Amino acid sequence: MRPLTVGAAQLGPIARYETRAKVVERLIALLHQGAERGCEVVVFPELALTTFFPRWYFPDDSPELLSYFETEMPSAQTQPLFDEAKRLGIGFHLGYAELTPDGHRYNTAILVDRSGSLVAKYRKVHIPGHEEHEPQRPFQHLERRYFEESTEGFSVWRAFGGVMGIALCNDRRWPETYRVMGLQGVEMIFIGYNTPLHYAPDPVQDPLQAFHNHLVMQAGAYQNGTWVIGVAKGGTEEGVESLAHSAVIAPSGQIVAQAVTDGDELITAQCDLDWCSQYKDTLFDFGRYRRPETYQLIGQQKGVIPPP
Ligand code: CDV
Repeated sequence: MRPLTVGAAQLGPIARYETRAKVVERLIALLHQGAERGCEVVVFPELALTTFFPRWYFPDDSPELLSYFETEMPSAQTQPLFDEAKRLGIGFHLGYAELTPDGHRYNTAILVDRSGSLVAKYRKVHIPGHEEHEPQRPFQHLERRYFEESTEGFSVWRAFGGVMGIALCNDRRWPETYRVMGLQGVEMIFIGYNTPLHYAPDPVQDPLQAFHNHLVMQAGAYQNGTWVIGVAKGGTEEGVESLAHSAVIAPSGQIVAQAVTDGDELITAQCDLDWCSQYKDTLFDFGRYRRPETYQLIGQQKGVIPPP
């Protein structure tokens, strides 16, 4: 057994003008619950320090838009989270909006180990939504205006006694996300998300949000023999209802813990990283059974080209 006790720290809504200090207090309260329950790592969601600001249109030079980005990590405002996690001996995963010194903007997540050292930084690959203001929508999803697509791809890192990976929100819907990490031996993938229940381009999908959320993460876990920790920022945030349903998913594809509220809630599970090899060494023994020579299109072609 290689047990790792994980806390999925779902967040409820963060209001538009909620201060970083208040949010960090909420994160620290969840860390304390994690400490009481023996967590070694606590997973916070995507863009965990602010409201989900892509729901509004802002001009490019808007001070409010810039106020949602972190220019350093830790900063004076986030340092208390780092200090408390280190004092408690708990690692954590945190999503936030990153503004680099040379002006690039990414939807980013970091992984910090139990000693407080930065282990990993991941920048979101699949950026959903739209670039231009679409006032006919009840709310915007301007991630494609505010964030660059990362070209760094999906890495994995040795931490917490295993091989860890990170993806963010929309990444979880793409099988390539899991497989690229699966090919690097990933044993646990942290996935924070902000998923509005209303999907303007096709509202027929609205009632299926919870189903699709678990469908893709359970499939990704099973097909790659990995744990998946899916963590929401849910609830009704500034009038927009977002999916909760945070879950810890085993390499078998089974959900072993699930949030029951749409607010701040810590769910925990003891995850045996050795469970992964039961799938990696049998049905999904990639080295034995994969046929990459027959999958060339996946690496070479972006959109669909139907037959003439
Ligand atoms: N934050 C996200 O990436 N949200 C997308 C929605 C907009 C489709 C998601 O895939 O959940």
